Amino acid sequence: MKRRNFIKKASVTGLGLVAVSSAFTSCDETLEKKEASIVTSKPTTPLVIATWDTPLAVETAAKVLQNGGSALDAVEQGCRIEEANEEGQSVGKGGLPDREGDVTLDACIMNDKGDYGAVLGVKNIMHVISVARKVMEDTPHVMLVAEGAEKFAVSNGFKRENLLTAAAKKAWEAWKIKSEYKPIINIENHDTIGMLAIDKNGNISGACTTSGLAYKMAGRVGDSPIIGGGLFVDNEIGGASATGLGEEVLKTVGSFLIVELMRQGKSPQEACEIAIGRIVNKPGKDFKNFQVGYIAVNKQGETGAYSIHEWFSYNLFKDGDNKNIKSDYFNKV
Ligand code: SD4
Repeated sequence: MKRRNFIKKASVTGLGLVAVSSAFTSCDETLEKKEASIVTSKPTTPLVIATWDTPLAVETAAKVLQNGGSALDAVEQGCRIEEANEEGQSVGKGGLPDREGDVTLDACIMNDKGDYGAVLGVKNIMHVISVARKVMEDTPHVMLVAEGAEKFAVSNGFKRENLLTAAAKKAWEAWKIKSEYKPIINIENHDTIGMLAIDKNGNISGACTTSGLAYKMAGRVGDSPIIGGGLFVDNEIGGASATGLGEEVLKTVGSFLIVELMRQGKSPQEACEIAIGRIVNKPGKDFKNFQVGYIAVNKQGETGAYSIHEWFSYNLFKDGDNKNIKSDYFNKV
């Protein structure tokens, strides 16, 4: 039986979930015994894949690649589009604030050498993806948080500005009336952008940027800026990125898991499905009210995507075409 059909069938009963869980365990054990397969054939390039309905961001990244730019420049430029898009409620300007009304941004970037840079909980700076790149390239560190990150950004010429738009402020004020101090994770609507690109030299880079969960506790950080959580790239194997409830992604180190599964010979699609399985098959896990979605690409330019619930989509630029594609998903009952 094909893995996806097996997952579908097994998911309709509690017993099935146990079966899936043990199947994953034994599958992982077998995989670990396999030798790492490092792919050498050249992918079709340029290629860009990004979470959600992000056509302009992907087109921008693709143009960078078509003009001979690097995958790193492509993912940075692509993510900047969403950071500047005030309509997007979970990234950059226009992002929904924490429960105290502050918009705080998280971002990270990884290049094809395995270098990583991130900023966490940054206020007042729109293009945090570019600050993350500066951390990676111009400091001996990999992460800067809050005021330190903001100071670093300003000292590097980034402009301080108010990120709380009138629409986001209005939504926050409405939420406060009956907040019960619960963060919101709507399974249908997100726009955190995770992006992976392959350039003409076959090199892979990735980036991820978000304002995190709407009305999160002040100081809360999710998966998006954490290496191996919201993003992981290994230029010999491929890359992966996540969106959705960051706590669940972090607990399973989702993006790292996907890249390691691809290293062991799984396709990007299979790897994304196994990573979602790791979340939903935890004993007693109630996944009804939260979403997680993954995208992945391997060194050959094969892509994959999978989510817990319906409504996850991704934009893929491949063979000159930029398409929004609905992801397959786990919860079909
Ligand atoms: C987080 N993963 O902070 C992010 C949220 C997200 O679209 O993806 N929203 O947990």
